[in-house]
Amino acid sequence: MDLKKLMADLEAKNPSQPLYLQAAKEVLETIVDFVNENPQYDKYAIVERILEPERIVKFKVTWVDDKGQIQVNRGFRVQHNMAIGPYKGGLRFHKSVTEDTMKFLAFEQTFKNSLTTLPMGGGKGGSDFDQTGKSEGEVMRFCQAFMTELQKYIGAETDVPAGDIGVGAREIGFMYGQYKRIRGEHVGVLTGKGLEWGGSLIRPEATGFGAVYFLEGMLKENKDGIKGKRVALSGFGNVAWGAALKLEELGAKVVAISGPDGYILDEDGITGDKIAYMNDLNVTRNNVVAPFAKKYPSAKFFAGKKSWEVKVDVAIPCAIQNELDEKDAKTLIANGVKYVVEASNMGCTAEAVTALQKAKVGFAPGKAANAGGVATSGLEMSQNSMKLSWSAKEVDEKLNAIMTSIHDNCVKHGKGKDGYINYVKGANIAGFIKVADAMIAQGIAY
Ligand code: 2IT
Repeated sequence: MDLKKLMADLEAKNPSQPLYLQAAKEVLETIVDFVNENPQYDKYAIVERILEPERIVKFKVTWVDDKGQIQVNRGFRVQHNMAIGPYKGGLRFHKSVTEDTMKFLAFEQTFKNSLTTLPMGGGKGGSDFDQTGKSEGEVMRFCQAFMTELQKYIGAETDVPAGDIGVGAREIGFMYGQYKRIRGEHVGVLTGKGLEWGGSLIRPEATGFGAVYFLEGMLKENKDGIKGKRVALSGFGNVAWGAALKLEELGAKVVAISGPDGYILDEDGITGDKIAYMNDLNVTRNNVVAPFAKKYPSAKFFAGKKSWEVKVDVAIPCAIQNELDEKDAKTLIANGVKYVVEASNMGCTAEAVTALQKAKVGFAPGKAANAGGVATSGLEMSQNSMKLSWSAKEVDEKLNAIMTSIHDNCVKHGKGKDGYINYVKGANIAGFIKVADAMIAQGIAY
């Protein structure tokens, strides 16, 4: 494969999609040698084919707000790759959502889902709907209008959406209800469902738990341990919440966490009821974390700053793409950070990743480290198919085994001669192989 030509073609074809180009470039740069050593991939033009989503659905979402005014939003579903299973991936409701965001996330999801060991293809969807300040009735009417259109394109065996930023149990409930109303069937078409109606135990915690299990794998590789490690988080959503719970359980100390308006520093550690309060704050709906410092005297609030300026051993971005930039990376490195684990999708800029790798910091990309969320969605699909529910222990053990397998697969394909593990390269090659081999086996279909 000719990396320069592929990138030039991609830039010409997608001139206004910087996020998609960033995600694609990272993959191409890390798989180029592997692809060139294995000529079957070029013979079947696998790289060119994997770069093009199988389908992009764009639609209008019209709904009526509490004042009786008509609102118009955009809806998307990118069905990126179905080679190894039905399209699978979350729905993001956030004001920043564009076709570019959806394309980069769906592309990443294909590799991530391949890594989970479960049979799931890659997809992503969402809307530029901003739920800040919206009433419950408005959110419900939006979700119903969104699903009225989306239901034409999804199904339990074809495309199974889930949550992401701005889409939690409440929104999944509203959308599931609307799907059921229109189609008249109670099937596993969404994951992240409530426990009473087909959901899985541990799904809310899974992305955070999985990221910490991945971190444990990295530590073990370095003959290091998690006990006593100082950790900075970002995000205040269910990913950061799950990570904080597991970090406390395993004896690490979360000292800082940032949100949209600034960060909280708490040298006593963010533990126990403070973690529960993270959920009560409902930052996705309200956009503020400052009240945390009012409630807990040990916590200080730093307006407009990010938690990456705190001296920590481990940083886990859990918010949104490109939330940790080169400057943040250099500050973390100067403060002696040992591990940066992306729980958000593409949480670090390309320049930040380069700086961290150059400094030999252990760096785990989101498509490997945050795969626990979608992996547990896959386990929810299995339970729906069997019409049985597993215990929390059973799901958690399966999640842990999957994260260990992802970690080991990254090491297998990413360990360099000097012993430094390039987890980005490892994840991209390991994720690529399964999808590419399935595409070859299935003939020239997509
Ligand atoms: O980014 C992600 O992997 C998710 N938002 C979870 C997707 C899923 O289908 O559970």
